[in-house]
Amino acid sequence: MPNCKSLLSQAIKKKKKKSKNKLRRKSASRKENPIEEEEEEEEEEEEEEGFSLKSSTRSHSHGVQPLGNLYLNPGSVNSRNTGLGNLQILTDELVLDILALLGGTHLGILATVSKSFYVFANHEPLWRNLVLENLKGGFLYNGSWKSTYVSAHYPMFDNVGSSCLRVRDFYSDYLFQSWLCANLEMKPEWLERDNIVRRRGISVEEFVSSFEEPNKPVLLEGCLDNWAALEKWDRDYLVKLCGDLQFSVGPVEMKLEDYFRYSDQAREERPLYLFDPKFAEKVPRLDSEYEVPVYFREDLFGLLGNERPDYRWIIIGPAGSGSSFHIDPNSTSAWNAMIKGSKKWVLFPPDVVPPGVHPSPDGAEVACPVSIIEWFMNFYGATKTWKKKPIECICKAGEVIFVPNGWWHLVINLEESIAITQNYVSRRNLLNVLDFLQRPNASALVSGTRDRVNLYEKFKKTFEACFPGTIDQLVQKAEEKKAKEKKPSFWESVTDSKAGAFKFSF
Ligand SMILES: O=C(O)CCC(=O)C(=O)O
Repeated sequence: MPNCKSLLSQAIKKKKKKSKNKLRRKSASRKENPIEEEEEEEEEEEEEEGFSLKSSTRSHSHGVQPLGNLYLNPGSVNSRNTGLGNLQILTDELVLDILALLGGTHLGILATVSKSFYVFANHEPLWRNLVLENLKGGFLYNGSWKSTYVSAHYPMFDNVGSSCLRVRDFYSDYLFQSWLCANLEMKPEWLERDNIVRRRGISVEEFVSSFEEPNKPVLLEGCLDNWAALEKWDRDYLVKLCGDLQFSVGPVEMKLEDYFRYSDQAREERPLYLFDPKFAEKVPRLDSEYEVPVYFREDLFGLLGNERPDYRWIIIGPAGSGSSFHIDPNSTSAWNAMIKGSKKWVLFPPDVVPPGVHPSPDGAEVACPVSIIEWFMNFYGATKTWKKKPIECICKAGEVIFVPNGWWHLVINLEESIAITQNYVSRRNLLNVLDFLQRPNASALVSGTRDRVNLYEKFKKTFEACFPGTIDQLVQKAEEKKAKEKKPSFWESVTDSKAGAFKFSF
C-alpha cells in the first residue's frame, strides 16, 4: 500500500518483518467487510515499517497521508490546499482552531464544500469537543464522536456520522500523526526496559530507610493480598455497585456503564480517563474494600480533616489511556495500586526534565507532546543515550508503585485497568510540602483545594498543635544532613579525585 510509505515512515528502520503466513492468516480472518480488508493491507505495510496498528474496525484516516509522501509522488497535487481555497496558507492547527468555533450543523455543512473541508470537518477531536460541551457526560458513545453527536441530535440521520470516505492526494503531517497516534500499538521495544527495584514483604523501617528517605521509587509486591478489591473489582461488579452514580471523567461526569460503553469502542489519541477523587464518599463500600498499605499510613494532611486537598482517586481507563508527564501535586509522594490490568511507568528524578517536556520557569505549567504515544514515538528513543536513564516498569494487578515526591512520571495503561492512588505527606517529605505551599505563586501551584493560599498557614498551625517542636527538629536534621553531604571525608580531603592523585594539603 503506497500511501503510508512516506519519508516519515521510511526514516523508521525496519525492525522485524512478519512472516507472510502470519499476515495472510490475519487478513483471512477479516474477510467479511471490504473496507476492513483495505485497512488490513495498511496494517501489514505499517508492520513492515516497524509500526503495529491496533486491530481496527472503524477507525479511518480518510486516506490522509504524511507530507513526505507528496515528494514521492511527483505530479500529484495536495488536495488539502486546492480544497481550502484562500485558507490554504493557514496551518492545519489554525484551520482546526477556526472550525472549533462552529457548531455541529455548520461543521456538517462545511464537510460538503470540498474534499479538503470534508477531511478537516471530520476531524474527530472537533466532534469530541462538541459532544462534551453539548451533552456533558450524558452521551451514549456510538463508534465515533461524530456519530455520537449526530445520533444524539439527529436520530433520523443516525448513519450519517459513521460514513467514512477516502480522499485521494491529501497530505498533512498534523492530521496523519493524530490518526497514527490514535491507532498505534505500543511497540515491544518501548516496554522492554524494567529497571525498578522490586521488594516483597519488607518492613516499614526498610521501606523508609531504603526508599522513602532517599526518595527513590520502588515496586512493592504482595502488599495488597488482603484487599477485597483485588478479588471483587471488575467492570460488572463496579457497574452494579455504582448504578447511576456519576464519576469524574476528564471535563464531565459519567455513569460507569456509559463510560465502559465509550471505552470499549474508543480509538483516540487521548482516551477519556476516569479519575475520581470522591469515589469513597460516593460509594462507601469501595472505601471498605481496600486499605492503605502499611508503608504509607503516616498521612499528615489527614490532620486537616475535611479541609485536606484531594488525595485519593479511583482510576479506570482502556488500553492507551493514561497520564502524560507531570509531577504530583503539592510536592506530595504517592502510591498507586493496580487492581486490574497493567500500566507502563516511566519516571525521571526531580533534577532531570524528561525529553520533550518543557515546564514553565515557575513550574505552574508544563508543555509536552499531545499524547503519550506521541511521546514514545518522538522522544522515548532519546532516553537510550541519556546518562540518567529513567526508571521504568510494568506494574501489574496486585502490585503497588511508590512515586517519590518531585519525580516526573508518565503512565500508560496496556490493557483496561482499574487502580487506586493516594497522595500523602509523611515526616520524610513534610519540609518539601511546607516549602511548596508557601511559594510566592502558591495560588497557581497549589491544587486539590479551594483555599490554595491559606493551606500553608492552616497545615503548619494544625501540625504544630499536634506535634509541637517537630518541624524545628526536622529542619535541624535536614541541615545536619546537608552539612554532612557537603563536608568532604578524610580521604576526599587528601585526594584529588579528578586528578586521581594525592593532594598534600595538610
Ligand atoms: O494511573 C495513572 O494513570 C497514574 C496516575 C498518576 O500519575 C497520578 O495520580 O499522579
